[in-house]
Amino acid sequence: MTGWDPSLVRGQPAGRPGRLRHFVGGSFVDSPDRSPGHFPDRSPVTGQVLFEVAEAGESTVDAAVAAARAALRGPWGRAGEQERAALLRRVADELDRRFDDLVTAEVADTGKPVTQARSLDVPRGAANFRAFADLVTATGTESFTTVTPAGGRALNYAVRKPVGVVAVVVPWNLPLLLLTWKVAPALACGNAVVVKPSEETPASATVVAEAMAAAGVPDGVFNLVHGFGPGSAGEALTRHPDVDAITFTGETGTGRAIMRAAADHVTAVSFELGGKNAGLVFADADLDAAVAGSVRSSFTNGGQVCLCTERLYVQRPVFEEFVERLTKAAQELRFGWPSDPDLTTMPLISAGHREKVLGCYQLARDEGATVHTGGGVPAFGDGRDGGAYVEPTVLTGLGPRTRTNQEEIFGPVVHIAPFDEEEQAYALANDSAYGLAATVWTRDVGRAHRAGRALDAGLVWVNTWFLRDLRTPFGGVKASGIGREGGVHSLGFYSELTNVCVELA
Ligand code: NAD
Ligand code: 6OD
Repeated sequence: MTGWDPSLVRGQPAGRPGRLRHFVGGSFVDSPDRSPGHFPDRSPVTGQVLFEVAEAGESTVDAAVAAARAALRGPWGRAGEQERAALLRRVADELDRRFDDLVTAEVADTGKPVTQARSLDVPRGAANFRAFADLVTATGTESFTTVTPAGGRALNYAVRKPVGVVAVVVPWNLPLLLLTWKVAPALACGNAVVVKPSEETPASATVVAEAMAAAGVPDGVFNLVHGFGPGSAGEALTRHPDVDAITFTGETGTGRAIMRAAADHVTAVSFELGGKNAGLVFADADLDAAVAGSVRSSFTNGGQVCLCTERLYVQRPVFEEFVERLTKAAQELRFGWPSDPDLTTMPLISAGHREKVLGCYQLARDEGATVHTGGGVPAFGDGRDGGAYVEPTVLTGLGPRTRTNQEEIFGPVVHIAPFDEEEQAYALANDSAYGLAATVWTRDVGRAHRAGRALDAGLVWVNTWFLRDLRTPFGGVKASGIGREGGVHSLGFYSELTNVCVELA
């Protein structure tokens, strides 16, 4: 195992890269010889190799799925909700105990500001486990008394059972938050999981595996396999005949591939996919709040949050002032090392993703956009020049049907366009293949509620953004996903209900 050396957060590891291994049946294991081998995990800050990561092929995935199945046949398969909730709370305590290591791992892999990891990403790990521990013990199932044909009575009640082996496939943008968002309810419902983190961000999942072992999670209940998607661990896991359900967060195109794989075994899927989220700023809004909120919603995490706003529509009377103020705010975002306390931006995840985002900046220019700020690559004159930085970018001048306004970029960029009437704003926002989140800035309470109904999105935030209550439904419409997770909706996906009907004497 590697130590979680704090120097990793600068993307400049002190010694040779550490090794990250799979976690199968309660032990850390390397890939067997005939599996693909190892791959490098690079720092987005400097491009240096931080870890050598074992890559799982079919045999490792088989072993992980078999370990999960075996765990379900053991005492874990018979554990009641109280017992499972107690275990989830021990995991949460263990994640709290490993707080600093999780910050190191998450920042090393993503290059995000330490302040953000400490305030958002890492606290959500333990919070996810506590929320679903509470929920699973507080949520009953339905029960009906039915009149029989003979005029007697029958009692119907539903029994909640685990689905079985759940494959958890997650992306790189909020690695710990998203992994625990799925693993916590899956375990709360009594399943066993095989987790496949992104090849870009294997580190915090490794700390989670260590925490699971320390908390006393039975062997095989939590398994971790590393690797890529197609032709690697991701595909082997999602095609596996003994996986009962797949929960996936990532790109819409990957969702399509996984859905095809799942079709062979009629495996249940829950999908949280891409977005091209709109923000609407009405002239009656508190403009200070709208500007500050839009800076957060467009540039947090380098714009690499599925909920980020990439399209802003601003009512004409305040359009020019808004563009000017947002541009100035984008110019004030600070590049620094992840450990700088007042850091406000971060690199993209990889050189490959930077190429994609720079390609989108060029496409916007080719489509005729005005670039108010950004559009390029910052120069540092130090190790960060090997990293994956791009400038936060503000664009105007493009129509709603341009590729820039239709395709997800997943970087620190926003296009701003004017609108006149409320209905027009909703039509512009809804003119998208996606429907994950929308943000509305207005002082009109009636409009706030109208917007919630008018916008084709799974999540509508009014005068705020990314404010979460883990009991609420989370997910997207159209190409942004299938199903909802969060609160009882997670319990719905991660469990099966058997209805029992007993005729009463
Ligand atoms: P991605 O789809 O490329 O990868 C996600 C995961 O899927 C990774 O672990 C990857 O290895 C795996 N994978 C890739 N191809 C696969 C295949 N054919 N079979 C099985 N597994 C496969 O996504 P990404 O680039 O890691 O993340 C960014 C994307 O995720 C963006 O589109 C973003 O909008 C989306 N996202 C959505 C949400 C949401 O809640 N809706 C949250 C976060 C990110
Ligand atoms: O907050 C959450 O529960 C969640 N699933 C956030 C997803 C963010 C996307 O990048």
